[in-house]
Amino acid sequence: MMRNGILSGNIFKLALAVVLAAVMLTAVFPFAASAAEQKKYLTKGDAVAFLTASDFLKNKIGALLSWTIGYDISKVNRAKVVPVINYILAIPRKAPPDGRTIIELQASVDDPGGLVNIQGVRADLSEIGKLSNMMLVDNGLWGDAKAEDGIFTIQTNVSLSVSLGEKEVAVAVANQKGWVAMGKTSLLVLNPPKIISAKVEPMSVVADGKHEILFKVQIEDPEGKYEIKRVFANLQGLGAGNVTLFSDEGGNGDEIAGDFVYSGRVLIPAGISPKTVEVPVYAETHSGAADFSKVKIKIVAK
Ligand SMILES: [Ca+2]
Ligand SMILES: [Ca+2]
Repeated sequence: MMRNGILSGNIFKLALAVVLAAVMLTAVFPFAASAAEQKKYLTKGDAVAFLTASDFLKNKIGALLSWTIGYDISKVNRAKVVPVINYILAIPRKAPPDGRTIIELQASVDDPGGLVNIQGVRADLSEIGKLSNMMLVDNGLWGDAKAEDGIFTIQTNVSLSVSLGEKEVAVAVANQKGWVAMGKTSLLVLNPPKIISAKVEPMSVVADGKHEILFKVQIEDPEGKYEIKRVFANLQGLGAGNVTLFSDEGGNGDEIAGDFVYSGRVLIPAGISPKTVEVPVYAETHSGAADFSKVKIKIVAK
């Protein structure tokens, strides 16, 4: 998908990419040449220092153009020495600024000299409130699915202090000879959907195995951009399952389909002694953001 995005980019983007390639070569080549003159490969520390010291990533590129999604400078540059970024993904692409919803950043990279020639892959996560020089790993640990497959991974989240809107994440890959390729992806920081009301009718019920209660959970999706995955209650306190799904499809107690009021009927089992039970209710999106509320249900004697 990312490649298609690159190929189908308009001419303006291509022109910008060529300008960027020229800047890139100017900035990177002298470094590579001097490394070659010294007839030694960079140590990992050298490459990291270079990436860190280089204002190129943040200032020049950042000021030159606002990147659109994930094109890849190494595709424009035909040299056989520069590492390749196949794609960069942020999963999910939409996340709340909550400091906990996990975002997995993946960069698929390669190098003309093989993967062993890759020195390191780094990401600038400053736009989501993290460090500007975070290392991605290809060791099969810390969220990386498979070791040494060229897909480098880092797990992160969006800090609480980050403003809403589109955020860019730049990724740089350096190889042993000091060549650097850069690309970027973006992600959208959104407020998560909220449970604005959670009700149950009736609020008190006889536990005789015959009476039902009807849950009505109203969701507000502030940006209208999240997809609700499921709305459910944990009914263990009522002797039922921990994931009882509610529906917004109309019917079976849900009055109107698609109105963001999720409903569900639940039969109260016989034999629960009179008490007030607090039932937790959850709304969850496909991107992992969630909200939580509670409903009180009073179990009464006959
Ligand atoms: Ca991997
Ligand atoms: Ca509904």
